[in-house]
Amino acid sequence: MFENLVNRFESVFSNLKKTGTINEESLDLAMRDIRRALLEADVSLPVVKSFIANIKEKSLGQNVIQAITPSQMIIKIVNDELIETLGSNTVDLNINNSDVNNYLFIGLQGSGKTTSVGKIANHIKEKFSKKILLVSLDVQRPAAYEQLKTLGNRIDIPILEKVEKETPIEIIKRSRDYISKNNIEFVLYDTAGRINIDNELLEELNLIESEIVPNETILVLDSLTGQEAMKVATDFATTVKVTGSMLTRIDGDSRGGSALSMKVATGCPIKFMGVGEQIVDLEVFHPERIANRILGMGDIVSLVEKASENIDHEKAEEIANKIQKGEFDLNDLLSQISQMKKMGGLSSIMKFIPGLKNLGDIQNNANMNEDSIKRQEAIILSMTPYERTKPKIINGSRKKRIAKGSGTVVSDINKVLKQHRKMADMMKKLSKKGLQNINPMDIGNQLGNGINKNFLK
Ligand SMILES: Nc1nc2c(ncn2[C@@H]2O[C@H](COP(=O)(O)OP(=O)(O)OP(=O)(O)O)[C@@H](O)[C@H]2O)c(=O)[nH]1
Ligand SMILES: [Mg+2]
Repeated sequence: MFENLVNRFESVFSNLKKTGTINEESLDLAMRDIRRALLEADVSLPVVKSFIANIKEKSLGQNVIQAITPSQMIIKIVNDELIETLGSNTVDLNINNSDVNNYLFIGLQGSGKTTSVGKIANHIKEKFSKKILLVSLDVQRPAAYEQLKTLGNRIDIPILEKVEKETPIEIIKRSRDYISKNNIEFVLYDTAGRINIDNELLEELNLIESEIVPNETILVLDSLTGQEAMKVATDFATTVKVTGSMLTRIDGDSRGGSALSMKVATGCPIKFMGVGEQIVDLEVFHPERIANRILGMGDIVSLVEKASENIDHEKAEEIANKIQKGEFDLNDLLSQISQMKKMGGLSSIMKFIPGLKNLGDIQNNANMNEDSIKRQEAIILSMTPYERTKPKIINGSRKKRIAKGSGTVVSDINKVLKQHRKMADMMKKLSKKGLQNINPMDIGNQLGNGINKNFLK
């Protein structure tokens, strides 16, 4: 599975490791290798282009974390980009618990539709233990019904009996009767494949789609057809409302290009992979696991994640120290804002101040308002570094300049400065008096609601 990509990435990273430090030149070289690896894997060109552009941008803008090497950092960036390209989240079937769930399977001839219907029916049975019905709408190929019936028998799931000379629409209408009489909860509709996508096929699918009104239409694609699969996906997706795809024959796919291109082509998630001919040869598509299979660098990825967490902790600890010494300036407020954005709350800093560790209320009280936080950040960023350390020097003309630079007005600047003074005072009191004399809710109001709710409104 994906052997070519695995090998190519392995060699890209071993070259990168050899170069030691990473500069623009060695990065360019690595990007060129990654680009080639993706193209050889038959990943579509637009996907390759955005992939490279994104990792390059992220690599150059990356803060250096001392505990890890630059090549480890890049591995993490490539890993994240792979996950993003594959679809970010794992998505199983869309299920509506209050009604009958209808699933329509479409795709080219021989792409693996009928086999996939059997596999997914088995998946539903095992995972959700629901009452399922299989329906064959393939009236083109005489053996199609028998094929699905054999699969159904193997997993003990019924199929709607065949009636000669019926059209797909007539079959769908007849299935409703069976569904209500037998309290069926899940219905899987298999359709006929075509050699090419032509208007006749698309029209028929449109009729079937409007008759069924499916919860999901799963496009079944043969991953071995690579770029061709992507074209098919685009053609289907323009006419039928495809909600997810199933990539078959991944077991024989040494390139992996279709897996990487498919989300972009269909605009919807890859939900399943077929990894063999047997009913159990089905995998729910997990982007993270696939990225790990392709890169095989799970250890490094978690190492980098850990190091990044530590750096946040170090920063938070540094600010906490300053708070205790009463040296909290606007630079610290700025770091605190970015900490809050990253770590989701003030508690990240508070927990480093003895005695404040357990004041969960403070964080709960800190009802963040993203807009006001962004504005504060813009204001502080429009100050010079010196102004940030010595806010006292910010006079009228400086305020005007800062307001202009941050797209705000002078009274907004005044609010930031006032708020900072209040916070700094509070911090000083905190470090002098100790906690006994301070009401925790006051701190919460100052740091939380103070900044976020009333600020800059
Ligand atoms: N190795 C492997 N073979 C598969 C997979 N999925 C399907 N097949 C095989 O592919 C062949 C075609 O599968 P079908 O399910 O009949 O395909 P179809 O799309 O229903 O074909 P038509 O109904 O003729 O359009 C069969 O021999 C399957 O066993 C898979 O994930 N891996
Ligand atoms: Mg079939």
